[in-house]
Amino acid sequence: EAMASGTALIYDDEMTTYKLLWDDPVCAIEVPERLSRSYERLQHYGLAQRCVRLPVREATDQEITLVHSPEYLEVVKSTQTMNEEELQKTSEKYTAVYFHQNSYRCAKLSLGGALQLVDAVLSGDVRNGMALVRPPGHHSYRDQGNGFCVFNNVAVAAKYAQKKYNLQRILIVDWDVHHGQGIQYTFEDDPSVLYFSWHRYEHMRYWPNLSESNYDAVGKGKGAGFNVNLPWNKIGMGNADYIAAFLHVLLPVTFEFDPDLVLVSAGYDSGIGDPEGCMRATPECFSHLTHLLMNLARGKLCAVLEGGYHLRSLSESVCTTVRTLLGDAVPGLTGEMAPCYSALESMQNVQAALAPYWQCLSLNGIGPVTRCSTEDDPAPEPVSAQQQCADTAATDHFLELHMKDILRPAAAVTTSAVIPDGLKCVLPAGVQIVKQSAPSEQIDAAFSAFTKARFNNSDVLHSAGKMLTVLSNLKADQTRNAVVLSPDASLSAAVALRETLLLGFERVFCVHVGDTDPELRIGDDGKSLFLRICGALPAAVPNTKYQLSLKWTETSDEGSGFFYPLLRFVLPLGYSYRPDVILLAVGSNASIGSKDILLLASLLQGLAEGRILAIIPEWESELTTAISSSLVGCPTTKHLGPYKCPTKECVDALKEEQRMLQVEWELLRSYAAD
Ligand code: X5A
Ligand code: ZN
Repeated sequence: EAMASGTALIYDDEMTTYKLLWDDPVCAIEVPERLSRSYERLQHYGLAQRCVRLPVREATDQEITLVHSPEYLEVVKSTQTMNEEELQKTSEKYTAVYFHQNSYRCAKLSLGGALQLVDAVLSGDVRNGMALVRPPGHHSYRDQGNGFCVFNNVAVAAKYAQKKYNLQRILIVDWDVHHGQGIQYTFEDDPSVLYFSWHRYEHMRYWPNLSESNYDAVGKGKGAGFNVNLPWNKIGMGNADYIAAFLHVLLPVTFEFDPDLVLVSAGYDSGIGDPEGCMRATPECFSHLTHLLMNLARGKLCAVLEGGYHLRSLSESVCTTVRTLLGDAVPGLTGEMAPCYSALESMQNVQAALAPYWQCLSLNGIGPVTRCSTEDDPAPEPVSAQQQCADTAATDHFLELHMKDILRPAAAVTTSAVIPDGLKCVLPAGVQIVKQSAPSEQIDAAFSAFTKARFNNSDVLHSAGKMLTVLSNLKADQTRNAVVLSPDASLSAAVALRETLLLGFERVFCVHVGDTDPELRIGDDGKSLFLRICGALPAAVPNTKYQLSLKWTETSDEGSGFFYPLLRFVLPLGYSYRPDVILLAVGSNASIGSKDILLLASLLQGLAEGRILAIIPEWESELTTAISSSLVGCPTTKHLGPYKCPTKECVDALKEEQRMLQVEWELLRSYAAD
């Protein structure tokens, strides 16, 4: 299979040619500008120009009826020739939908656009992509429009992909703030499609007020366990709540599921300032959500627009999504890193409800919340909170400043490489090989802390000199990331750690796989967070806040369970610490496999704005090639699975560590209480 590259963008301004013709406060927010403003913003940032542009097409009757009834299709068809009064009458048959004479044509283009995207990704023409379409789809039923949705774009796309490409397993991630009940109904008894949705719920007081939107709707019959609902019972959910939900709930289940394709019902009414959602996630959060999904299914990801009603928030978040699909550095995640109590309650309940179906959740042994903190307290949200999210101008102003804060110009070089002279090594295009060693004063300063005798090997010295050049370039943002091949990776890591601190980095996240150099453990002052992943723990060295060990030995050809501690321990630590640079060192005696190391390297790039230095033993040529591809922005097209679940002992040990450390590192929390 050829390496797919490129990001598709599907957009056609014909989909702005329908609108609400009468007075209806419910539907008034679903406006054509949602699409045009998003597209303009993509052009403004030069992102649209970097994508592979694909035309939309009309979906056929046959495709529409993969999900919808012929009778419903006839009703939608008939709206083409209706006058305003008839359109209004037809709209009233359904909940929160309006029809216009162009609705049918646009609904066919919207669905056809989603199918074009699926074709481009599954044929290998592109790696991933986004379809900017309207009307949205996830609320519509087999025989009804609902919630601004006419045809269920993503549900049809999943059926289409299964049929045409014979896929075994599809993941649908619905990050829109509403429950995509139409998707749930389509697949609730189907184990080949895993549907995940988080949604504003407020104990059923929020639209569409369905009991089947709650966490206990896990699917039916053979599909039991393949429907994951995470209801939000409070408004104001933010970046930490969303990331925690991904790391602790969605992603463990998804790695165990191991999909062939990821479809995203990409609604942005879950973002800040949205008058429907009243949530608080800032645009860069969608970069992180996207990034976290990009290592699944060999990178095959199709994002299809659903909701999003604050035009600025919507369009900025569309841009962060597309930027990440293109492989640019992920902006640092801002804001509080502690998930709120209500979010933890919801996460706990969904984990308990799904534990019978997913090993990774059952091993954790978490029961449901016995008494929910807000269940018997019907107090509505304070008016002030509701008003705040309705203040469009305030969000406009906030985003104007915020986007300047989080977006930095891209480094001139994406990936620098330090390769020992004469070593043959396959590196992807775009990697720049470093020729220049650092000035001798810099080398002397860096080595002054080490015993001279350790550098009698001139190869180590040579490699370290170039590595210092790279670190200076990282600090100056001249290179985004780097890979260093070293004859002694452990010693190089020790040198690199000291150097990053000398250069003025303030929080260095040092992740070391395998045996470590004794000189690597320095400082407990918070300037570095040291995590060692190893097969055997050094006796009697308890974890402290900034010096941690993770024992993880399991790995085999049938699959690895390393995704579990990576998602539930390593990344929460990293997100809580907010490093400004990452050192990933692969020493000797690595206790995890090379696919695990690759996954680790890929996911760590979501931290520190992608500023990462990977230090690899010079004989690990395959690993070097794979990690370099990931660093230049080509997430692996290799299948990193199959995955298997870790043993009970591993999970128990991890749970104990999480429990002890979650006071300091708040994103380690995944449930409300024992
Ligand atoms: C696609 C979407 C929302 C409908 C809200 C009706 N629909 N109150 O976001
Ligand atoms: Zn929505």
